[in-house]
Amino acid sequence: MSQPSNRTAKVKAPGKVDASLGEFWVETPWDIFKQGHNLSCFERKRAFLNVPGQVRGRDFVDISFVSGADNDSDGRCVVAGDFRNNGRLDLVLRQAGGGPVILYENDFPQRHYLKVSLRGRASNALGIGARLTALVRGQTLVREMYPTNSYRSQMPNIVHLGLGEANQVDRLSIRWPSGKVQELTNLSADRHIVVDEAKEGSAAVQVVVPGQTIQP
Ligand SMILES: [Ca+2]
Repeated sequence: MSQPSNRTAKVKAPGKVDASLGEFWVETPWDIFKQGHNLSCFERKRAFLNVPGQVRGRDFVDISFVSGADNDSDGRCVVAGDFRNNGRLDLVLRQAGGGPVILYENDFPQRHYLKVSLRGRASNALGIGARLTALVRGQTLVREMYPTNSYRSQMPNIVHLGLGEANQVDRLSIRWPSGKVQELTNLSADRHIVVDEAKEGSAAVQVVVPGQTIQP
């Protein structure tokens, strides 16, 4: 046992130690919290990169070391967001029990993307609970507007569609919480758009430009 972000700080094992395994047993993990410490044991974190392969979507490369994700801080909360607004999702990690907030910036080569926010009318204002189905060069991408992730963490209310080499979404179908199904076609890539539940076609789409206010 050790304190978070300090591998030299030892905590007295509150239970019977198994020297062969380097582990100990307790009646309840709350015994540890009673000492004012948490359960950090410096478990290594892992990052996996999805790469095109023979079975699309199932081939991953372990990039834990080269990405820096393989640190021994007590990471507990991780969310994805595009922090420099460059179309590439980054990761931000918060530690339990202190330690630095870490931003892992996505520095992979630029690919096409479409970011989608929702403006609900009959549905809730942010369209939370909507299901977005995008058709991109014959491939179907399904995402949900549900901007939470990990432990007590919240992401921007933006659905991020990674498009690879495709420069548009051929068809976007939005199933709103109200039950309405809205279809949009031929949406150009590399933009952040807001889709209005109460409108149709191109009139439903506003483009977000940093520094400019869009219609409420
Ligand atoms: Ca980014």
